[in-house]
Amino acid sequence: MPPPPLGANTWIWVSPLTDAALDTLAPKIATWGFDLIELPVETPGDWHPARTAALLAEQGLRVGVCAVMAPGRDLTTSDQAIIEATRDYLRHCVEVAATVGAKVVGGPIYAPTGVAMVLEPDERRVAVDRVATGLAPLLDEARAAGVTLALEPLNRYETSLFNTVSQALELVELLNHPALGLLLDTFHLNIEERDLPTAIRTAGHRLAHVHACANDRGAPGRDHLDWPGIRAALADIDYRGALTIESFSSGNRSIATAASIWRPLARTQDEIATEGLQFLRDLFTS
Ligand code: LER
Ligand code: MN
Repeated sequence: MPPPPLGANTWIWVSPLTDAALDTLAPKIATWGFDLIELPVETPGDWHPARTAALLAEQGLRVGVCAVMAPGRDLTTSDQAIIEATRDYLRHCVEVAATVGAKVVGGPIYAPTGVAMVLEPDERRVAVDRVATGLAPLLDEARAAGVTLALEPLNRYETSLFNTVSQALELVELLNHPALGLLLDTFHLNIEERDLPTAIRTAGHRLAHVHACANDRGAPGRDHLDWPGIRAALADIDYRGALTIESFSSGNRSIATAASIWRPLARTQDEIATEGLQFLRDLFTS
């Protein structure tokens, strides 16, 4: 496995992302030696894709896009207007990705983040089928744009629909489309999977993107995760995607609340990026 591209998600510093924030963050992230920057689309129009494409080309940065499942974005509902609005949002993310040159749009592209409740098995079946029906028409469009949608299972406190790799894989295999894969986030895997390397091997060729975070959401490496085991599993499945450090600032009230970040996870947010990058570089080149 060649060393993977390593990225930083702008949520480490800001929410929502703006053009002004990108003007500062993109050069910083490039200078530190990251290969890639990951850009959340919270509200369409927060930042401008064509302008950003020019900025990132100048900085020599590759790019990933995150779909953000805010309240009202939901494919599990029976409300057709909400399904259509969610599809329109996901289409917009694919267009943004095509404009900035991203190959992957990742995120929990099925239900609003933070909505967790009891689901009886038959209710879950209905919800999963609705997600399949909701996503299906988008996949040929994504493929035509050269973009893969990467569905991210989340921990049990953030969703009740897809917590494990096996659950998410069920949907991905049901749709069995080259433009649909998985995004695995080590923070969520650590809560839900009995063995992280096994979970990664289970995802296999469906794995399209990875969020690399410490078990406490801080810099990868300063934690108890089995990083050599994670690296070995990625090598075994011949993973060719990127790893992006995703963390959140406790100083930004709305994103801190959404991600349950109640304390700083490092002395500075920059340190999460720089120490995480150093650790991941060493991990994949040693
Ligand atoms: C949130 O916990 C997360 O991992 C994000 O990538 C999804 O919004
Ligand atoms: Mn994530």
